Amino acid sequence: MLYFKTAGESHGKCLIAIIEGFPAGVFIDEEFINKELKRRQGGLGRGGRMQIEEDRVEILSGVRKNITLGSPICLMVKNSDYTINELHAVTKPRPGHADLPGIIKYGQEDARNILERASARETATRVAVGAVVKILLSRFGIDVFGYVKGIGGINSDKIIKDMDIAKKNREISQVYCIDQDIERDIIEKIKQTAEKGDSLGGVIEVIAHGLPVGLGNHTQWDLKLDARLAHAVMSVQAIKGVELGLGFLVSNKFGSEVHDEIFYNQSSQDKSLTGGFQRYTNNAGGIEGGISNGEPIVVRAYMKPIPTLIKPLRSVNLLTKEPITASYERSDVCAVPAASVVCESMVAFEIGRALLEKFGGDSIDEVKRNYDGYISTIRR
Ligand code: EPS
Repeated sequence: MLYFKTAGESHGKCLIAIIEGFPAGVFIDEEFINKELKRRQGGLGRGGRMQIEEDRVEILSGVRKNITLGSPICLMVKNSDYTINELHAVTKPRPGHADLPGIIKYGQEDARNILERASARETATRVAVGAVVKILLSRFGIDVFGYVKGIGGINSDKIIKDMDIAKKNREISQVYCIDQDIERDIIEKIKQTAEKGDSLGGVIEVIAHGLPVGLGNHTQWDLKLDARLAHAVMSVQAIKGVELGLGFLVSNKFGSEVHDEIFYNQSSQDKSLTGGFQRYTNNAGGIEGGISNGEPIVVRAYMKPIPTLIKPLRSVNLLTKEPITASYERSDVCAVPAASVVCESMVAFEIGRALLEKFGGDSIDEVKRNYDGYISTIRR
């Protein structure tokens, strides 16, 4: 089974990810991984740390002459700001961060022993993993695209009609959004928030095209693709809500307004990933009964504002128990653009996992054979 673990602290020597279960024979373009890492570092609202770091991947194992071996792939991203042993103790826990529950749980007096690992710096390795999995997905015509739908309550209701235009718009946007009508307001809001010493959250949407019908499983709670995507995305630091398709709005509507009616188009049968069945709406977000239905997967993630504030909230000194204000560590004002890259990576990973579960093999050729056999069967 495809799986990954990460290791590393924010100001430790480096960050590591180990991917297991990745098939042999896939060409890995290191520069593509580095481009994704760079994208995660960007976006308006980032703090001083991103001027110090220049994230680049080093592939330590599992790849020979750019081709995967089927053995564990170890990815490393070095920290330029390797200062963990010199950094001061943190005794003023920040509301909303892992500081307080972490020190109580682990029996610590210094919240740095918790925050170093809780930090969203860890997501650099998740993006490197996501990039490797995206390379695999591209061999099956699957494309995963994440963008910022809104920041600080300024939200876009733009519906994507042309993916190429959406991609171009995201590329030129300072905040990774696709809607130029709201971009200026968002930029202004981030600048004002920085001046006020506050922070901002937002909404991210990830869309995956090209999945065949049949990934994920209705037979067991932990095999359902929607549940797995929710887990993967909710695990990203600061994400507090995840929805698919029409999402939370389904609870306000009649069944007849929610469910996507089924049609059949024989002429598309030999090209389709659904055996010729068609929908004209996608309120389900591409998943029914925990199984992909061949429509695009649409996941939205809701991110809270970062808990580290220049004008800190009230807290309690861990040692004296006296009221104080929380500590301020150099931080970001808004990391929603960066988080959109992380959510995109996590969605890609989970889809890759479901793909290999269904068509698994030790080599890419074997996976491809299984995939092709299945597609030709559903088309028949
Ligand atoms: C983070 C605090 C900041 C962010 C960091 C996440 O780091 P520092 O304390 O070094 O200024 O910049 O994010 C990253 C380093 C990154 O690579 O995304 C936190 O407390 O979660």
